Amino acid sequence: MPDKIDPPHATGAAADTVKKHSQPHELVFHAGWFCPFVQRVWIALEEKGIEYEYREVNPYAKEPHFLAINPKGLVPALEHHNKALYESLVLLEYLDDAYPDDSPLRPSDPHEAGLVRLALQQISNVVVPAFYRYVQAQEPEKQKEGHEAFVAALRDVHKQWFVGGEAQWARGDRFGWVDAALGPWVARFSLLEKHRGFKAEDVGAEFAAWAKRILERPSVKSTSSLPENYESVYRRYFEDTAESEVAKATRKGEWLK
Ligand SMILES: N[C@@H](CCC(=O)N[C@@H](CS)C(=O)NCC(=O)O)C(=O)O
Repeated sequence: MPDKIDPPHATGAAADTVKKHSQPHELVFHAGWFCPFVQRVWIALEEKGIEYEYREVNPYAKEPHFLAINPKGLVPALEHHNKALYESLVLLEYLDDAYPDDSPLRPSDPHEAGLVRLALQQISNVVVPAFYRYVQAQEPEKQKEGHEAFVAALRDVHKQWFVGGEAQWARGDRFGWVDAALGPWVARFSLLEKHRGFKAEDVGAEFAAWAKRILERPSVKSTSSLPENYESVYRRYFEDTAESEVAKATRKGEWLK
């Protein structure tokens, strides 16, 4: 049976943001309030301050009109001037290409932009799969392994790709793609803390300070629903009963391409 999304719409600060973006617009954001991949793009839209129309989709329903927009049937997706695109990292690129004058999140220096893309690949290929393996692990031994692998994945990203020192954000003093791409998982750390005993400090003090800044960033706050509502959606992951494509792939020891 497909997963039920309860509640079916955003709550808290995210609900206010949805309300502000309820008018029809040429840029349509097909979203699911609970989804971290969606939140990446939502953070970028809010950081850039561009106008858009928010449309809540239940991606588990796989309705024909949504499959015509994204044949994979996953949120997020964008329709701009009636042309559709999907995949969260492609959408981050698209927003900076389509709206270059509105606070770009991509660095202007080509080499720096290349480094950021490498960081995003590592986040997608290592950190995000490690998150789901950790969350879905049931036996204490597997949860311990999951904890170690997730902490190691974050430590590697931090060591390799964060400039560190006095910098506020991953790549320096400007909030950018690395912050937007990893931020939604930081916004779910409190669930990990409650259910699995994870703490950002396990990764390191500097990383924990960055994670705290992420939680205070207006674009993150304004795209976050109430904690109890994430709890109701993520319970299925913590009990390993979720039927999403990501959860099914994780259960099979695979990762979603
Ligand atoms: N690689 C995709 C992943 C998107 C994704 O998995 N979205 C989930 C919600 S968080 C979804 O639409 N799931 C529907 C399903 O699993 O059937 C991206 O980065 O956009």
